[in-house]
Amino acid sequence: MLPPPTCAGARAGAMEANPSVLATVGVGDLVLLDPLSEESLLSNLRERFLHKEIYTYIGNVVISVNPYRQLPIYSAEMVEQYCNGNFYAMKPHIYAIAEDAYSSLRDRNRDQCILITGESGAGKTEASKLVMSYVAAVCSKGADVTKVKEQLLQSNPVLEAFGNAKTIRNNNSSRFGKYMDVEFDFKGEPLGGLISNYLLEKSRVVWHVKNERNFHIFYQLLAGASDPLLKRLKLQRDCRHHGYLGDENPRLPGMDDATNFQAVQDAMRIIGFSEAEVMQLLEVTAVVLKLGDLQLSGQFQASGMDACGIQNIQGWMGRHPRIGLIGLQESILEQALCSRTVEAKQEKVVTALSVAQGYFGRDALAKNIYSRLFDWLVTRINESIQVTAGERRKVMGVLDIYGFEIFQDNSFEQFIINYCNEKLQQIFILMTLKEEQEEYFREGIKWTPVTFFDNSIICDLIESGGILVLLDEECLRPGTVSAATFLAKLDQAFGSHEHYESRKSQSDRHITDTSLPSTCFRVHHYAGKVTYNATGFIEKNTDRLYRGLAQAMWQAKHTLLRSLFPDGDPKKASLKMPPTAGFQFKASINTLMKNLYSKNPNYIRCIKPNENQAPGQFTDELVRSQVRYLGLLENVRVRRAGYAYRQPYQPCLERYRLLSTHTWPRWTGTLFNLEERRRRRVEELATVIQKTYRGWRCRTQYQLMRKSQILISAWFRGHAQKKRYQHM
Ligand code: AOV
Ligand code: MG
Repeated sequence: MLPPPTCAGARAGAMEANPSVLATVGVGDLVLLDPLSEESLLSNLRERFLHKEIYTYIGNVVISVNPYRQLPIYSAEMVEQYCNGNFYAMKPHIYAIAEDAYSSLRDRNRDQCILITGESGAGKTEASKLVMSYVAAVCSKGADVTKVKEQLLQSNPVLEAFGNAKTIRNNNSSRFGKYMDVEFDFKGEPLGGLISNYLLEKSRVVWHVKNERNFHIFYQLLAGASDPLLKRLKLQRDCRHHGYLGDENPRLPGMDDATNFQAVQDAMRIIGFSEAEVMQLLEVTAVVLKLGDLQLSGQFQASGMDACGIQNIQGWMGRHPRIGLIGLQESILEQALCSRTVEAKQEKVVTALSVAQGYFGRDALAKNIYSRLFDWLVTRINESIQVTAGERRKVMGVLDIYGFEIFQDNSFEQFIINYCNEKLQQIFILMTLKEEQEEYFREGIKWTPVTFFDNSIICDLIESGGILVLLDEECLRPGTVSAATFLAKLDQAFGSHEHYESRKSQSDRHITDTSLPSTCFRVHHYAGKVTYNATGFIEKNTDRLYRGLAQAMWQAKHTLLRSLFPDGDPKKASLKMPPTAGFQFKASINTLMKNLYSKNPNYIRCIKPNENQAPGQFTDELVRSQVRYLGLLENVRVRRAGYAYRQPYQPCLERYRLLSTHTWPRWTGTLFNLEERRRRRVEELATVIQKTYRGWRCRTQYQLMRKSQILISAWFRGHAQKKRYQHM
């Protein structure tokens, strides 16, 4: 690590801080906060927020407090300013971190990732869009590049339509995790990208709590489609006529479903979807809605059993059974929904299903079609934006996941979402609090340790030999399994774990707590305690679709629908159990973590100021709890005591050697433009030095640069004799 040079008074406090930073309300960088305490940190954020200053730094971490109103700070002029400016000479802004990441990628050839965290509704998705639009705006404007940029940006409205929904916490809540790698060439121009998606909350397709909504696309389609299109799709415009929607008043303030439907269709065309593909996509979406309208009823059987039949199958998909909406004979669907065929000893045994089993199968089918359609959508977008050329590329990854959430009723989906957030918090802790302190210790730098809460213990409770593993065991175990057997298993394994609670573990600890129902268990997450209802965990984790239903879909003449069910091909029938939802999620999250670790991280930590999605409201207790669990105070302490700018020797010296008279004779670059190169390097270095020595009193940029130049020369003189880089 390249230590900063000694410089008396360089680490001065707030009083001596750079005036341009202090010109903002409160302090723009919490490292300068004096005195530092939870209270002062909170009141600094509050004061800034109330003055519409929503961004604040901790070194190069950006804290963003959701303003819940449009602020005039994202204009083209602003982009211009941050593109040419100095990180610390301007007000804190998300554009500054985007600029920092982009210029490091372009000039220093370091792959970057932007990690955006915060609870549901804190502003992560908006932040990710701002970063993407900034990068798109500052890179070149050639025709080829413009097309790539447009395609990358337009993937957002499409994925949001199919993957976002209104929840109680956020009107536009992401119900899937998204990681997007944007790839650049050596000049820093975008070549394309690759999107990875993580577990969609598909249960929403068939059920949502009151005052929430199903996925946006359904409402957009009903509100925005022309009459002929609706007729073709066999849909009714009124949501109340569709069983999976049923909303009395689905409108959302500030969101026009009809306009958004047009925007989604336009976006698909820009990405490169053909008209036929768009139509097929809408047809499959309509099929999902129509499944919700199927009414099952009990039919008396000669055997005395209550078997189910579809009440309103006639004309369900169009009058012509073979050329209807999906080209599937209604009788095939009815048979698949109402009976199950088991093959035993080369004999086929057909069993009639009960009404409840029929509805279960219907809903499982709707969820499966929708989630497979979503995966297809991501794959299709990737086909358009993926880079095929083989040159060495630089990558900027932007991660926008579903935020930590606690509802009245929390199920498998919340468990997965919160586990994902736990892993991201772990990355933050490792990279900013743990590894940094260990590095100082390793290099023998005098250091007073800063204590912090390490959430590895909670991650372990969930993943390695933890709850997800026991859940898989229970799903694969022969015999009768239920929520009760799963809970008993958890109790046995984690009854005494400090982050786990259940009725049983409470009674073992002689605690009486009636707020925890007997069917639930509670996990003490880094961001709060969440009570999960164990009912449904096994079914959702196993995520099984009766083979007969997959086979029925495979028989449809509809090309897209059929392609979503390759497992319905009887020739490919396999007795092997597919991996569980939890297993797949864990594997994909671990791959993601490895990917993130290999890149230079840039953090945006989003804070939700109130529970009402209202502008100008700052609820102290709500923000305080986020400040606490995000570990912001500890982050400031480490940043304040540590080195704000840390670089390995070699790349740093290589980059700035042309400024030093000492190493100058070894320079082999062309003399052309040398002065210009030097000037740019000095400017860049000034920013670096400023990050390190926040207390420097320089009235002008020129003074700062002069000082920086003197300092770098001292560096080179002082270190030139060291063996460590004599090979240079
Ligand atoms: P999230 O992504 O963090 O929640 P969003 O990014 O969707 O949260 O933000 C929620 C809402 O807050 C947005 O729809 C905007 O109305 C508003 N908002 C957020 N950031 C800004 C901003 N910079 N300027 C103006 N309004 C903003 V979630 O996906 O639920 O975890 O699940
Ligand atoms: Mg979101």
